[in-house]
Amino acid sequence: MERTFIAIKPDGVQRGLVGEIIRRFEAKGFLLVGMKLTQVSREQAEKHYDVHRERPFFESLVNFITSGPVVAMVWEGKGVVASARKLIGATNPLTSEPGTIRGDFGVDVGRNLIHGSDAIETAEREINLWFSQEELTTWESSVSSWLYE
Ligand code: DAT
Ligand code: MG
Repeated sequence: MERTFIAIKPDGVQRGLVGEIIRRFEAKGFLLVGMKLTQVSREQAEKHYDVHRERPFFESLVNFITSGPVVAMVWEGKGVVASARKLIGATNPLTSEPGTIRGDFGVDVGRNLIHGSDAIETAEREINLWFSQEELTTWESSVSSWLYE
């Protein structure tokens, strides 16, 4: 089954949106298979945002993600990588659709609350960067037959 990496950034934690964000993923029908509250090191942040290394906002991105605790999660389900990106909304919260996490709760692109992997291969890389095998669980929800045909 497909898995994706989701992180509630320091602004989401500070603003008390951890429960609300997790609720949306649960309500959609995705399965939480890994979760931790973690203070990200500079080294890990730079690895995570490696594709943006040459962008002008790289430094502030790394400063921001390391500025406070982050809730790192792995969610599982059919098509979860693309679907999570839809639940999250467009990168800039000002243009994210209402009903999405960023569209409902954010204003500034540098405070957009949440990260989600952008492709299946990215998800594999990010899950391995943030979690060890022992930190991930394999389980089946007792309502899975009411979610999947
Ligand atoms: P996303 O988080 O939607 O995958 P991304 O991977 O393009 O977006 O960029 C990573 C983060 O960098 C994004 O969540 C916020 C920040 N960012 C992106 N574009 C930016 C810009 N033009 N100015 C400032 N920060 C930006
Ligand atoms: Mg991205």
